[in-house]
Amino acid sequence: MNRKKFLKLGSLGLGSLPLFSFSETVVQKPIVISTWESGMGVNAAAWEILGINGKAIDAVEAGAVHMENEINCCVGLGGYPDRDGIVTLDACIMDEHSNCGAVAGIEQIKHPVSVARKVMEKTPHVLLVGNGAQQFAIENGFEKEPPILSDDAIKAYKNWLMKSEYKPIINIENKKEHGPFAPAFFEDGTPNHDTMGLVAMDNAGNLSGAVTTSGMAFKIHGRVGDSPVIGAGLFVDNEVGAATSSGVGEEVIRICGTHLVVEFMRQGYSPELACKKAVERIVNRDRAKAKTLQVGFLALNKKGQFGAYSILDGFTFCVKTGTENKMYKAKHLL
Ligand code: SD4
Repeated sequence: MNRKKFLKLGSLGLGSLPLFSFSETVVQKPIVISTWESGMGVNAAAWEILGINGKAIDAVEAGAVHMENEINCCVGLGGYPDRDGIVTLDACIMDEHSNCGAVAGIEQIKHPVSVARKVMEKTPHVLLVGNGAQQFAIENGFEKEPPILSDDAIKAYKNWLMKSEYKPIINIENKKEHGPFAPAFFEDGTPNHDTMGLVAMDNAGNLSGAVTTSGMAFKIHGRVGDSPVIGAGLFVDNEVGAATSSGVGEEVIRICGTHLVVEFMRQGYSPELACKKAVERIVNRDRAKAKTLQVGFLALNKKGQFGAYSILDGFTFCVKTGTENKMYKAKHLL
């Protein structure tokens, strides 16, 4: 999906989307669910593998790679830079055996999610950062690519430089409040969701997940959010379910968000309620602060049931099964 098509989807308006409400209906395997509007294309890419009896781990990597290929859209090398003007990327992946790999703050590598998979498969480690992650990628056949700052990114960065105000705003859909050039928005006011997370269950009933992101726009160089942190931006427990998150990563890390969601599902909560309870954990910590930030969780359980919840209005997600690829808006707490 190029940025134009992405904008078109964004401009459909959230109001026209069905509000997701959990029911006990069991969804057939396989299934893939992913964050935000861009999840439609991501799901389709993952389905090319899931739909022919492929493995969930291959499907989630393919979904994330698809997103990273969209140079002009949100995540990957075309994403917004940090406050020094450098694009740094974070990604992770986790399979049904609790194998996991991640990279953080990697530069000039187009497919951080595939590097994360190599970390998972070829090293005894889970997370590689910065230059070390880049060096590992090159040693494993990935090519260094020059940074590609899109016109949107350059414009937004220049606007940000005028004030250089370090005030992170992620995924808040209210452009009136934050102004048209707030980092969460493209120039026409369309929300800029710079993270894509997806979780999937294959025909064999195995779960996997992946996340890829350019992280919070204009972050301090070296800042790492929730996305590459296992248990924060992504968690998979093949006995119970899987979850991913988007929004202000610091808040998700503080509560080990996706691990918490999976643990709530283990206790018997539906995916939607498990996400709601994790959102409540953030909100109850500091309600006034929570009103100014967005976090959304998305979860899938072992039966193939899914659900989502966010702090503020506007968290969208996409679901693909054998019969549909559909976008929903999650319920929100505040
Ligand atoms: C981060 N969670 O770096 C990411 C940002 C995000 O859509 O989700 N943006 O904190």
